[in-house]
Amino acid sequence: MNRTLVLIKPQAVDRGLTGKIVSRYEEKGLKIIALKMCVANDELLAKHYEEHVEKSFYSELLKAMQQGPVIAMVLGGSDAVTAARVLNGATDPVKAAPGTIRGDFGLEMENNVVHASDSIQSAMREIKLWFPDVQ
Ligand code: FUP
Repeated sequence: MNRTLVLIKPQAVDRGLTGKIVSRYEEKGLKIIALKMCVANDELLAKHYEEHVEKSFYSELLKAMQQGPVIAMVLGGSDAVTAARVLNGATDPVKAAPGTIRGDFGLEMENNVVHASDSIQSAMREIKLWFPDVQ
């Protein structure tokens, strides 16, 4: 069992895809341990995307991540980190395989529908950032 942090990005929330996307994770067998809707501030996103803050695309990414509320979730299950990444599909939604969340619902890199932690270490760090009260 491990845990991962998943975000449903603002454009996907605005498009009314929250229910469908949450279902993908639940149908896979991942359990929702925590869930909230919030607008992420600059500080939280800079910490969350610490490896991207200096990159040229960061301002566009920040804008996309703040265009409305995100749904943030802690999901748990057997190898939850890998399971959520496989369900999400490739980072570029144009190249993501059909059947994955990004492959089925996305078209643009900055609006690639969902985020999931890329390792157990990242998951622990990201869960603390987004859900400081979750043990
Ligand atoms: P992932 O782990 O699949 O979310 O991908 P990355 O950590 O590489 O990227 C983080 C976010 O930056 C993604 F949501 C997409 C965005 N991004 C761009 O907008 N442009 C790029 O060239 C690379 C990533």
